Formats: sequence, C-alpha cells, structure tokens
Amino acid sequence: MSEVKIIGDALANIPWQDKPLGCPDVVWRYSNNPIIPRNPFVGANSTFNSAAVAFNGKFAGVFRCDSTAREMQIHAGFSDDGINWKINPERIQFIHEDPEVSGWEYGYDPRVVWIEDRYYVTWCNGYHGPTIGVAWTKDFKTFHQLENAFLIFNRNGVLFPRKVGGKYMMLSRPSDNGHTPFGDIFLSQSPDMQHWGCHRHVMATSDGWQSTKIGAGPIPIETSEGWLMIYHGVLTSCNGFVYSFGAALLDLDEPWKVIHRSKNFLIAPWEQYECVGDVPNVTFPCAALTDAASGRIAIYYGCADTVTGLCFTTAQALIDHLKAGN
Ligand code: BMA
Repeated sequence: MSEVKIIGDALANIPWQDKPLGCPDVVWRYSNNPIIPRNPFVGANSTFNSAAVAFNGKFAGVFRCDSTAREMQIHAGFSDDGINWKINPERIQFIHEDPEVSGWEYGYDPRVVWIEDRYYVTWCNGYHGPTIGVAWTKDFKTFHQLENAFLIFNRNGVLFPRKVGGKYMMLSRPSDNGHTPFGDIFLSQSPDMQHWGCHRHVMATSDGWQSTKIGAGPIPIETSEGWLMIYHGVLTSCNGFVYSFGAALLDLDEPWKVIHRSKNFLIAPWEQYECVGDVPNVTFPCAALTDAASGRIAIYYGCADTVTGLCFTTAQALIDHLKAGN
C-alpha cells in the first residue's frame, strides 16, 4: 500500500491515545470518554455534535448545547489540550446588520474550519425551517454571520478547507422539516461564500448501517489519495434510527466523485454512553483534528445526543482499510 500523507499543518499537541494492544478496530475510542458531560455549565441539558479546531497553539470550538428549556443553541468553548473544555454558558450572538439574517430561531450541529485567513462556522440554522447558517470569526468571541447558504430544508453543511477549482465547496444533505427518513450527500460551489450553485450529487444511501440517510461529518481531510470524508449513516430499526459512521475518499479535483466508501461502519453505538441518553443509539461525528506530521486523526463525535466523545485513527490506516474494500 502506498504511503498516505495528510496535506496540511502539523499539530504536535493533537489529543492522542495509542490503539490498545490487540484492538482490531481502525478507529478506537478514548479510554476516558465521554470527554464533555451533558451539563458543563448550569443551564445545559446536553452537549454533543460539536466542532473543535486548533487555535493559537491551543484549541477552540463551537458546541451544540441544548438548554434545560430544550432550546438548541451553539456556544463557543476553549481548551488547552483538546480534551478538557471550558464552554461559555452564553450562546453565540451572531452579528449581521440585517436582522433578517441574524434573527435567531435555533442552531445545532456546528462545524468549524480555517479557510485562508479566518475560521468559518456552519450549522443547521432555523430560518422558517432548517437550513445552513454560515458565519466567520477570528477570535471565537465575535462571530459575523453571512447569508444562509441554501433554502430550507437542509442539514449537515460542511465546508472544504480550501477552494477547489477556484470555488468554495460545501457538502450538505437536503432534508425535510422533521426527522427526515431519507437523504443523500450533495456538494455546492460558491465564488464568494454567499451564492451557492453548481450542485453535484456525491453519494446516496446504500445498505445496512447507511440505508436510511447519510450526512457529512467533519471537515473533509485533504490527503495524497483524495479528500477523506467521515460521514454518518443511519439505519431504521424497530426502535427508531441508529446513527453510525464511516468514511469515503473523494477525488481531489472533483470532490463530488467518490473513489472509495465504507462498507462496514467504523464506529457504531456500542458503548453505554452512545446507547443511553436523550436519543439512544447515536454516534454523530462533527469534527476532526489532524497532524500532518504523524498522520494522526482525532475525531469528535456526539453520543446519544447527550455527551461528547473522542476517538482516534490514522490517515494511513483508514485509507488502507477503504482501499481493501472494507
Ligand atoms: C439528526 C440531528 C442530529 C441528531 C440526530 C439524532 O436529525 O438532529 O443533531 O444527533 O438527528 O437525534
């Protein structure tokens, strides 16, 4: 197998734990999961489906915190080590001169990415139904909101970390106003982060763990072999939806073209904290830190819509696994 390289920055302080001896898995969990409890501050009901990035030698992030009124909100947070987090008890107040844009209904499932000279945040934003909100920040204190990317109904808006073919690229999953019993991943393109078009179909549902709907998770990771896209897949059981996750490799220049995709899930709700909570049986990845020097990847994922977990892999192991038809 060829040597896989992550294209990007080194991150010597990436949170990390070696794979336990004898562990057969390609992705393994942090032994002290969950890393964030449901209520890191008074007034939080649950903290999950959240996004962490490297920030000023340390870490920052945007967190989904549902309140004890069960409002879906997003909050900024900071960490020295990527594992122990301090999350602001006040939700993010987005700034935009047009109240039509910054008016707040709800927000959830954020993603964060550094592009060019700033961090962009995307999230599922309520605007007469769920769509994709977009904002930027440089300090995780002031957040400037941009126009919503799409019309309703849409979820899982995930930006690429750089322009491809001269355009910004965003994955998304058109949906409905409820819990959506369908859903493929699409890609849209923009010259300016405001007008999105040239929509391309990326991937449909398939069998088993990814038979009901799929959605992009963390920011795609650029590698020597293609864009590594970690995505969630949902199956419908007699007791409702089950959320697992896998990965796909997308073409570097035309990222709507799928080179490989998971047959087997990488992580599924097996642990108690993934199976028991406000919504049972959910593992939902929204962020990944990478270290280009070592090839290490640390994935943040929501567990049972209640707490946040961390798991690990390497680009080499994951791509070898996909290439081998797993
Ligand atoms: C999806 C989103 C996610 C959530 C999942 C399971 O539709 O709402 O935030 O984790 O359902 O409830």
